[in-house]
Amino acid sequence: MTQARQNTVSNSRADFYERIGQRSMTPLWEVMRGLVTPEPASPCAPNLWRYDDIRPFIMEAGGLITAKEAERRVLILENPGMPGQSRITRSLYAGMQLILPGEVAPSHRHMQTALRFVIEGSGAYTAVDGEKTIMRPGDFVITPQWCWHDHGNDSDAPMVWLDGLDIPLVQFLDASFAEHFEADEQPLTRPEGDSLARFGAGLLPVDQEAGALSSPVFNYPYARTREALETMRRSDEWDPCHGLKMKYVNPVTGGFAMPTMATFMQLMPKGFTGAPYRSTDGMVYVCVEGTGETVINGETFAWGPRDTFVVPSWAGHHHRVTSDDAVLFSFSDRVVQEKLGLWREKRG
Ligand code: 1HN
Repeated sequence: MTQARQNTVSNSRADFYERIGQRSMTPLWEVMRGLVTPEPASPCAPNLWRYDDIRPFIMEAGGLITAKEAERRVLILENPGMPGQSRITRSLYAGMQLILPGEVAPSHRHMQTALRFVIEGSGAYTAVDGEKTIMRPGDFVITPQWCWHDHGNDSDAPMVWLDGLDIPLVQFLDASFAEHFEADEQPLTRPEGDSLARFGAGLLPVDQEAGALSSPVFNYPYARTREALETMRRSDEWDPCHGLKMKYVNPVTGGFAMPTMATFMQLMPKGFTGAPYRSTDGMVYVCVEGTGETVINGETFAWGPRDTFVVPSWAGHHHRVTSDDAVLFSFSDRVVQEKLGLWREKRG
């Protein structure tokens, strides 16, 4: 094509785009490559939040606003690749929540499912659907969708936990509902520990049917998880990429513990260097024990206890342990992707 001919073509196309734009249409051929990419192309950036760096700000927030006034006093961990979007990966939200001794975060419920992963402090509680559970470091606690939940701290120290919610997913589907309970705290109708005894002891009520989408076990205590990992390590072969990695499950269905967020705990031994790995679910990790580093797309992120880091979808990465055993908690949208036939992984 001559230069003159090319100019005529692009002028008439531009004119065409302008005219169809007025009718709320746009040509696929100009955008198709960005819509249907040969591989995941996420705006999510790898990042690490060192707890020692962010803790002073979390505590400072404690002097600026009460849990009651804030409703939830949380500093959002916002992905630097998606500023202003209140998300840590494209589909998931994460934040650090502070509750001070004597405070109550008032009861409400919403369509979003939440997980809590306890970072600091011991002895604060969350009440979910009429049952209270005391939370300790490393505990993984679930708030299923549309369940009343409030938090309180009867201990004498601040408590901080990581919140993970499916907020961006629910937002994408325009399916958010929320309401406040008439009082700050919901009435308790079941004794503490009831759910774990009833559903988390290798037993189920004889007529139990799959009902709710989230696990009826709403606190998976770290002490039990850690002990299980320690026992398994004696016989298990280490997975070349993950070490010894377990998923949290709903004992009624055998599936992941929540419908929208998959959760995991993994043990990697002293001296472990993982093989390269990638998967389509962006992963949020919290270090529970030990130190190590994760190389993500060639960039090294060194972590220790209470640090949080994010690995984007399809980013090549591997872990390396630099201490004795290391233990990592993680969560992602893998459960959603599996249901939709989208999840893929690649080793090496
Ligand atoms: C929420 O209900 C909690 O219950 C934490 O602790 C964080 C972020 C957005 C919307 C609701 C909680 C939240 C949230």
